[in-house]
Amino acid sequence: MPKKVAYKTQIDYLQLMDENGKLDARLAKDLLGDEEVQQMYEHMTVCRRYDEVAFRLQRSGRMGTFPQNKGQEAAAIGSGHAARKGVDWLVPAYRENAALFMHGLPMHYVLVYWMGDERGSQIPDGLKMLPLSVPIGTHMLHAVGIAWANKIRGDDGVVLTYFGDGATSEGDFHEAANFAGALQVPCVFICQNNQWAISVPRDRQTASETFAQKALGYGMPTIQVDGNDVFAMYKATRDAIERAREGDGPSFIEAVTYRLADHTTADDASRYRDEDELDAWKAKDPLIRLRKYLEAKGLWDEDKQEALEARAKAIVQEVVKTAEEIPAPEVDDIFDYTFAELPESLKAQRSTMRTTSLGQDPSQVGGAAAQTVR
Ligand SMILES: Cc1ncc(C[n+]2csc(CCOP(=O)(O)OP(=O)(O)O)c2C)c(N)n1
Repeated sequence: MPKKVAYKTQIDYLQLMDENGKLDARLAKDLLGDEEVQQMYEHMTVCRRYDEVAFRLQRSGRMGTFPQNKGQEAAAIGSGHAARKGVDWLVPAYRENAALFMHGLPMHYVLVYWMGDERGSQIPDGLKMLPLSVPIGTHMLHAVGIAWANKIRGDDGVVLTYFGDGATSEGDFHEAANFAGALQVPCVFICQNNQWAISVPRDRQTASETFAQKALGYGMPTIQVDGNDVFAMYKATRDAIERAREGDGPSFIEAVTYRLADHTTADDASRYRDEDELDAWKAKDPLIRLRKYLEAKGLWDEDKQEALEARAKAIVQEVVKTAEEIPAPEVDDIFDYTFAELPESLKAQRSTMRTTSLGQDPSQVGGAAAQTVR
């Protein structure tokens, strides 16, 4: 018997704007208006400022931890811009604040969340998004569940779910992708390949040459996109959303990008990352690239940049003020709203939370402290 080819495919790579800000006019024809692009650049700049300020809040002890989004703004804004506000759902990880803000999440929510107050996860009514998800990969199952519900109900909302390259090593990703493909749900998987999962480089996480090809096993159209190119991210996401809305099922987008900061404020990337690598990616900064494009078109100049930076500073200052003025939650909240009937161990914990500043169980502290508190 002659051998036959059972399956053959290729992974396309999409870039519309090169690293010098030069746009492929043919591919980008009628894609985005000048005003829209300018607005996207402004959003990205405000989010970059937000990121820097959040980092400083953590360093000055005013926030628990923070994962910077720096470097991934084009992936978030380009994809987020393709989704319809109030119709399509965003199901994020934690490195795409820009998309959430663009879809109406008040910016102080994310600060409040990382300050340790769960009310930062209480998404305001009317916004179609889930809160940030720190457990890696679990939220993709929720995204597929929402998409399936939309399909059953005949709701034409599409779900966009974001996750990192490391998340594709989790079982949850594979379960979510399998269900999405089998049930043909309207869900767009957006993998932000920022090259690292904390200190583990992409090559040690997987033998897969691209992350995009992982979707092939689940029967999804898939593409690799320059994640620092806002035009390409917009186009790939718009196409995927259109397909999903037409009833043609899920898609996968691998956004090739880079995390320019540490993994979180608890990390020091200089311990495992090459400076040359970082410098090479700094030169591909999505903000610099888009600014070059706008300048070349005569839409941007130094004065506009200065005015924007002043506005971004004022916006973020106001956001920080709002977040910090929210009164701290009551210690009892965590006990009151978790169990209908509190187990004995938690009753004891509740009382120690009131009597010791660190919330330790005095019986575990031992010695004099235990004597005093008892
Ligand atoms: C289920 C689970 N396992 C482990 C962790 C610890 N952890 C936090 S971030 C991270 C790496 C995530 O990498 P990636 O998915 O590439 O996202 P990135 O942070 O690079 O955006 C890990 C393993 C976690 N948060 N959740």
